[in-house]
Amino acid sequence: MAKSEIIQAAVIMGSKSDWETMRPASETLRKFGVAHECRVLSAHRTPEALVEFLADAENRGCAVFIAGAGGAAHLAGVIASKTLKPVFGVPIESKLQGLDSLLSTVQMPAGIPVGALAIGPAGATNAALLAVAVLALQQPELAEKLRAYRAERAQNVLDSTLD
Ligand code: RP5
Repeated sequence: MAKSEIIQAAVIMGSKSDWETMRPASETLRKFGVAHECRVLSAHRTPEALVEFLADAENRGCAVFIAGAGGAAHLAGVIASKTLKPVFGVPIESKLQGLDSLLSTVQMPAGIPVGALAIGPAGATNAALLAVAVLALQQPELAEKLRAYRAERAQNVLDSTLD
């Protein structure tokens, strides 16, 4: 069922089994205060519902989509075919260690781009950070939060001590 809240981003995954991998995307968006919705929608199992959600999400302000899928991972590509908004794809670990997912996500023919991230949770986190960077182009407060996030991580490296 379509919800009615305004959102800035959407995190879509092909199966509930993808959620543990994709959760860091949602957690990262939450950390930056980005209103978003997480949905399980499959390019091959629920294509009509997927297309319906994309239109509804855009109507509610969604400016960037994150898609996680495994195996023959065409979800991000199908989403990209239906929207002009940026789409970031996260390959989910699979029976082939995610290599199939990675290639399916990254090897888009020229014309319909998907920004492909690393396999697994690191890719999910970075997809969210890229989504924040896109939104930060129009929202200076988000750019400031990104600067602080990086500064904190840099400080953590500088503060490292070894046994
Ligand atoms: C893909 O198939 C999903 O994205 C998931 O990574 C994979 C396996 O799905 P389940 O069999 O766990 O539902 O569509």
